[in-house]
Amino acid sequence: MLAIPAQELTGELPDPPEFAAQSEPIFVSVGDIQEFKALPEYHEPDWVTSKYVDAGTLPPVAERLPKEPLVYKTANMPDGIGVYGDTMRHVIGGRPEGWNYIGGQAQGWGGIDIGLSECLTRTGPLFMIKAEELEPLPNLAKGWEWSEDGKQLTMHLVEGAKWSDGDAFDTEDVMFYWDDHIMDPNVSPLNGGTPETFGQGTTLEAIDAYTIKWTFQEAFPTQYLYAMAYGTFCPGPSHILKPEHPKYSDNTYEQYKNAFPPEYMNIPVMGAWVPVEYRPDDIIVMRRNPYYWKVDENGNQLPYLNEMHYRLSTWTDRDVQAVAGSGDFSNLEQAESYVEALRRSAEDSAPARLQFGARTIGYALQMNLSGNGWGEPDDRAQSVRDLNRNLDFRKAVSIALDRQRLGESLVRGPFTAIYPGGLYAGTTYYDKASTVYYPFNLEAANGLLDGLGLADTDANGVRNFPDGGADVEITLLANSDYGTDTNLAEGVMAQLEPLGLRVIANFQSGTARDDMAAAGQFDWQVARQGAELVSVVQGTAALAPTGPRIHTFHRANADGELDLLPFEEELVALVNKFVTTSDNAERADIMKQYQRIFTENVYSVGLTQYPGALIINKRFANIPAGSPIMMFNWAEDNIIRERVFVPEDRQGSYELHPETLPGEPGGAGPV
Ligand code: BQZ
Repeated sequence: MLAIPAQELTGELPDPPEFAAQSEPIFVSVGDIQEFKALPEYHEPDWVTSKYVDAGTLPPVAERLPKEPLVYKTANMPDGIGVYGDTMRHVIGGRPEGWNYIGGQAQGWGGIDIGLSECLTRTGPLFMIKAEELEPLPNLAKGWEWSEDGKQLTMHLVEGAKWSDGDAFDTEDVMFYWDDHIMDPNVSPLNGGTPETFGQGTTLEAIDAYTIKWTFQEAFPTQYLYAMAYGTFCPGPSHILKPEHPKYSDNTYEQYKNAFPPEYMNIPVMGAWVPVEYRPDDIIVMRRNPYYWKVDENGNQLPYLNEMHYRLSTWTDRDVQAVAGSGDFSNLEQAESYVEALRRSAEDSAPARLQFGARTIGYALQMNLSGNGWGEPDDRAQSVRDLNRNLDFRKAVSIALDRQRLGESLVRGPFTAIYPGGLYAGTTYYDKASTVYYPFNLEAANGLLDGLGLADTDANGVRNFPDGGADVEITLLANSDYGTDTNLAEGVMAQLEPLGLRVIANFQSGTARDDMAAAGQFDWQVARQGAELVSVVQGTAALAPTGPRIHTFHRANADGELDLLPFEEELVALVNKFVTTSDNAERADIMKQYQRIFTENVYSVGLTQYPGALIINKRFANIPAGSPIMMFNWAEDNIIRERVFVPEDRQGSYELHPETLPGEPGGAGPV
């Protein structure tokens, strides 16, 4: 038996290749972007006044706006005050299940849910905030104050803000989300909000119609302000949803989740645009929200763009159409498309511009670490779980993978970097000295599996479980909506053959993949990781299994039991400590320990890391410099779409329903 001392397996981690194409943000303070205040006068598109207000079917704009709307400051708008008109034509690869976001339905991604759902705070635009002033932006919660001991946080909602059908937004909506979704174990809101997202034992109460009060176990857990942003604290319209919730009706939870199918038009939202038309597998059209509660400094009610399109296609087609100019926006995130996209957008006649950000797209091979039944594994799968929970096994898989080749199989050039797992090189809390790297070493990998007694007893090239057991067969879940996900999965399968592991593809489309992953129905998965490993401060609680239903590859079984490995206990303790520490030096040190334990224990097997690029049609103005496609959130949030506009002389005639507004909730189309 070949026992290889651990330190002999480690090596020097190569630095990522130089990548100069990055555009830099202009760093500012929160107060430079926005404020809440009443303005002397307000305006709207002329046709809204003439066709609706003058006709008496809509109150005057000043009455539709809150007492103190959110005001975007002109000085922070790259092209200044905008003009009304035009459309942003998104192309997306997802498909809407329905409009019940807080009930757990997906809307198709690609900026749909980000645009419909407004949240207590906002973090997408934080990429442009000075590091020393980093704190979530006020949003539906326009201000807050901590109690002296830091255990209570009182938040003030935007008084007089309304849903897009004119119904008042208030603490009833906030408490409906908290009491009947977060605190109801039968509901899994989209984007995974759970009680632990806001801290063990945290409570929330309404003081009055516009004031809520949080009570935490820890003092000054400022971290949770990030969890109050997209995707985990974005209230839904209680006046529409509550009557369908099982607590207030005879509906089952499944019936409640599916009570608002995609065909249901004009669902009330707090976002800038409302769905008014849906053609399956074709398009979702949205029209401006007449009650939107944000304005520019001249009092013009936002948004500037009258219409939003989401063409239902593929993620790859999103890149193609954005580069070609038949679409307007894309997060270039599939490395296979980079060379062509760069070539096309370099032409003078190119309709779109392309701006690369930092290396914040990262993929990992994640092994299901639950040994006590999450996902109801059969005997074969249980045996794989037991292997996954063995460090030598994870190490063997990690050093059998040639990450250089994996990266190059996606795209050649200075894009992909060797990524061992954990926090990303080039991000705020990353520390190279704390990153343990096990370089490619197939011979040592085989040695480790020999050491585990996984011999190929039936000489068919596949190792067997000990004592003449079956072949070691492992299923690999991946998202078939992305070429990158399946290409990496195929790379993993091919590179593990010489290790004598039979890895079997289980490629599933978007929502099916997401549901399987959330239910633990996988041995291994290839996953594009979220914001938590980029910014750390966004989605912090998900950096370790800090709760039974919060981590992507280790959740509790049906009895709520979480069988953490010893190093996971350490990671959980570090993450919980990070949440309650506001000292930057201490935070940096905590994350160094986190990175060391993570990479030393091969918590997940890093595959590759590369920069993404925002592709945006050149006719759009007010696109912030240096907008990354992914940092605290996706670019659909980062670029602040409600203040994006198209100068009059460049406007296209793409509106499908010009001069119309959303109709009644559930009613047919725009009016
Ligand atoms: C961006 C994003 C906006 C979800 C989704 C999709 C889901 C996952 C992930 C990305 C898409 C785009 O990502 O790829 O560029 O537009 O929508 O929400 O992959 O299947 O569940 O986490 O964000």
